[in-house]
Order: sequence, then C-alpha cells, then structure tokens
Amino acid sequence: MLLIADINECLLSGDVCVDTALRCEDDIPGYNCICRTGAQGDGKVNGTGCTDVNECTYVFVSVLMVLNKVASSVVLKILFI
Ligand SMILES: [Ca+2]
Repeated sequence: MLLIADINECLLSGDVCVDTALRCEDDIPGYNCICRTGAQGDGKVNGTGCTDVNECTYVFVSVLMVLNKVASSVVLKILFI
C-alpha cells in the first residue's frame, strides 16, 4: 500500500496563482489555478499564467477565413464556366 501525503498549496501560500487568476483549486498531487473567462493559461505564477484572449481578433480572423472561402469558391466557379 502506497500512501501519498498531499499538501493544500492553495492554503499554504497565496502566491501560487497569478493575481489575475480566478481561484486556486487543490489537487492530488499539486494544484490547479483557474483563469477567468476570456483568459487562457495554467494560471500559475511559475507557469504560463493567465493571458487575456482578444476575442475580437478571433472573430475578425474567422470572418476573413469565411470571406476567403467564399471568394475562392466564386473564383473556382468563374474558372469552370
Ligand atoms: Ca495538493
């Protein structure tokens, strides 16, 4: 039988998650930092932290991709007429 002693990192130190993280959740082993909606990363001070995602850029790129796809299909139809 293997016993693993786990500590609650969230209670021991308030510095395990970045300030912009929503909360800290203890896990066995280790812990998880939860980023707010609209941010991505592991939320950890010694990790990737929480980086804001610019949703407007993603929407803009998605619109451009759709427009590009439509334009490509129009060009293909013109070529095959
Ligand atoms: Ca833990």
